[in-house]
Amino acid sequence: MTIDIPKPTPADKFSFGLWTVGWQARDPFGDATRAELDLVHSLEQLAGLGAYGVNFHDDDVIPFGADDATRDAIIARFKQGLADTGLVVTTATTNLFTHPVFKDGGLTSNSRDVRRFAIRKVMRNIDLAAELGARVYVAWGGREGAEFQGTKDVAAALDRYQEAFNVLGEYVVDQGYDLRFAIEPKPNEPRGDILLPTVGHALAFIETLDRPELVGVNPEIGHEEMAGLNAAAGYAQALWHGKLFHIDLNGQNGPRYDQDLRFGAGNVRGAFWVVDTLLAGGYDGPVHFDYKPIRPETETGVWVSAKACMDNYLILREKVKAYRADPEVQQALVDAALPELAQPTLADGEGWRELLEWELPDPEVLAAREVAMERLDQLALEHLYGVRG
Ligand SMILES: [Mn+2]
Repeated sequence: MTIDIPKPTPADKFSFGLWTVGWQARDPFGDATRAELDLVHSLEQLAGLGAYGVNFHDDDVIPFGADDATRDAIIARFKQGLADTGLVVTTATTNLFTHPVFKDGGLTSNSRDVRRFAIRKVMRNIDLAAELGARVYVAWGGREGAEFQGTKDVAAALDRYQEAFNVLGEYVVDQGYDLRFAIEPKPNEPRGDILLPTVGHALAFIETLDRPELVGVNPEIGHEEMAGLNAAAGYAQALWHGKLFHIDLNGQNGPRYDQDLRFGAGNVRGAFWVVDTLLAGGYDGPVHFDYKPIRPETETGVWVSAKACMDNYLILREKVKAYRADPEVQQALVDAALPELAQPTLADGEGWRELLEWELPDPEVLAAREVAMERLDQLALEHLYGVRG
C-alpha cells in the first residue's frame, strides 16, 4: 500500500537551522566527515525541497571575529541568496557556546567581562536578525550551567540570566524591533547541568522578567525526552500559557546523549502526539527542524534527511487529521469522558458554599466507572500503524 505524501507548501512554514544541514559531523570522538557547505548552496537545496525559511546562529553565517568588510560581504551574499530562492529568515539565534571564551557560559558566566561580551554579541546579531526580517530570537544556553554544584551559584546565575533578558528586552523595545525571544530548554550537554533545564523551569523564569510578554519558549522534542519528559505535554502546557513562540522538531530515543535525529525518527509515537498537540493548539509559527544528519552520511544523506523531516511531519499531520475525523475516535473520546473534562468543575455562580450543599455521590460507584481509555489509545495507534485511514 502506497499513500501519496503531500508536497510542502509555504503555508506549512517549514524551516531549517542552517547549522542542521551544515553540520560537518564533528563529534567528541571524531573529526568532520563532511565538507563545509556553501551557504547559498544550502539555501538553494532547501528551497528546492520545499522549505519556507531558515534560522541561523550568527557564527553559522559570519565567522567569529570576522572584520566588518568580510561581514558585510557575507551578509550581502546571504541576502541575495534569500532573494534568489524566496526563502525567508524566520528566526535567528546567537552562538554563545563554541568559542572558548564561552567555556563557562555566556550570559551566566562567572566572569563579568564574559557576560558583558555575550550581551554585546547577542545585541549585534539581533540587529542582523531584525534587518533580515526574523520575528523570533531563540536563546539556547547550552553552556549556561556547570559540572559541579559548588562551581555555580544557581541563584546568582539566575539573577544574571534575568538581568541579561531584561537588558536585551529593553534593547529590542528601544530599537523598535518586532522580535520576541524564545528560550530553548535542555537538561544537560554540553554542560553537566544546564540552567532552565525544562519547559517548566523556563516558563517560571519568564514570569520574573521585566517584559514577560516578549519571552516565550522554544521546546525541542529531543531535549524534553532527554529529561525523560513527554514532549507533547510540554508543548501543550506552553500553548496553554500562550508561550509557544517557536518549536524545534527532531527525534530522540529516550534519555541518553542528544541524538538530534531527523523528525519522526526516534520516538514515533511521541512525534504523532506532538503534531496532534500543535494542530489542536493552533500553533502558527515556523515548523522548524533542529536535527543532525547522522555522521556516517555524505551530503546525499543530508538532503535525504532534510526532505524526510518535512515528509514525516506531513505524513503525521495526515494521520492526526484522520484520527481526529474518525467517527469511532469521536465516539471513543465521548466514552473516555474527554468532553466532560472540558466542562468547568463548578457551575456558573457556584462557589465552595454551593459545593457544600451538593449531595455527595457514592465513591464506590464512581470508582467502578468505565473509563474506556485503552480503546481510545488503541485507535490512535491503529491510525499511526496505518491500518486505519
Ligand atoms: Mn538537540
